[in-house]
Amino acid sequence: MTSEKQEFNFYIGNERKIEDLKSNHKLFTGQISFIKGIKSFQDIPEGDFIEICFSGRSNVGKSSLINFLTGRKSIARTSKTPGRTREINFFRIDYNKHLVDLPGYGYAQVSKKERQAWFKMVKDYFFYSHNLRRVFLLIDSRHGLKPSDIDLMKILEEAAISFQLIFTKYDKIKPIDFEEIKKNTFNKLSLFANAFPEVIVTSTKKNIGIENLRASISKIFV
Ligand SMILES: Nc1nc2c(ncn2[C@@H]2O[C@H](COP(=O)(O)OP(=O)(O)OP(=O)(O)O)[C@@H](O)[C@H]2O)c(=O)[nH]1
Ligand SMILES: [Mg+2]
Repeated sequence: MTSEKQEFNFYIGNERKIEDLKSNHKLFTGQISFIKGIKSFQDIPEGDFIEICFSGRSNVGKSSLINFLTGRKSIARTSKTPGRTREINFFRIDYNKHLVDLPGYGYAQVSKKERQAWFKMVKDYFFYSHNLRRVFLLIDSRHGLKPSDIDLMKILEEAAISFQLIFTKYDKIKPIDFEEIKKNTFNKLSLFANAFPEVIVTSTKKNIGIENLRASISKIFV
C-alpha cells in the first residue's frame, strides 16, 4: 500500500474522447475459442499470449461481462446462483490474446475447504501466469468494495500485478446513491499503488460502458 493518494480517471458514460474510443471491434467480436478450464496452475496454457482476467465476488457479473465484451450470448456460462464458474476458463481471441474468467469468491455457502482451494488456485494463477498483464476487478455498483475484495487486492499487490476496477450492474442503483459508493471505493482504492488509475462503470443489461471497456483492453492488447 502507499501513503500517497492517487487520482483516478472515471468513465461512466461516453465522456471519453471519440478518438480514444476507437477500439478494435473486430478484435472482440471476431473469432473466439474456449481453450480450457483449469484447476491447477500446472495446466496454464503454455506459450506467449497477452492475457487479462476478470476477477471479483461470486455473482458480480464476470462471465456476463466476457459475453458482453465479445458480443456472445453464452460463450462464458452465467447463472443467477453464485458459484457458477468453478474453474479458471481461458478464451482466446485474435490468435494470441486471452480473456480469462475466474471463479468468484466471497460466497457464504461454500465450505472452508472449498474456500481454501479457491484461494490456492487463484493465487497460484496470479503468481505463475507470466502472460497476465492486468486483472480487471469487478465490483457490484450497489455494494462497493467488500473485505474479500480488499483481501484480493492485497494478493495482487503481493504478486505485483496491476489491477483495474470495474463497477458492474449500474442499472441496479440510483445515480445519487452511487455517489457515496464511489467516494468510499476511491478512498480505499487510492491506497493501492498497483491500482490502474482508470475506473469504468458497466451494465450488461443496459448496455453501459462497453466501448470504454473495449478501449481500455485494446490498449493492453496492442
Ligand atoms: N441487472 C444486471 N444483472 C447482471 C448484470 N451483469 C450480470 N448480471 C446478472 O448477474 C448474475 C450473475 O452473473 P454472472 O456473470 O454469472 O456472474 P459471475 O461473476 O460470473 O458469477 P460466478 O461465476 O458465480 O463467480 C446473472 O443472473 C446475470 O444475468 C448487469 O449489468 N445488470
Ligand atoms: Mg462466472
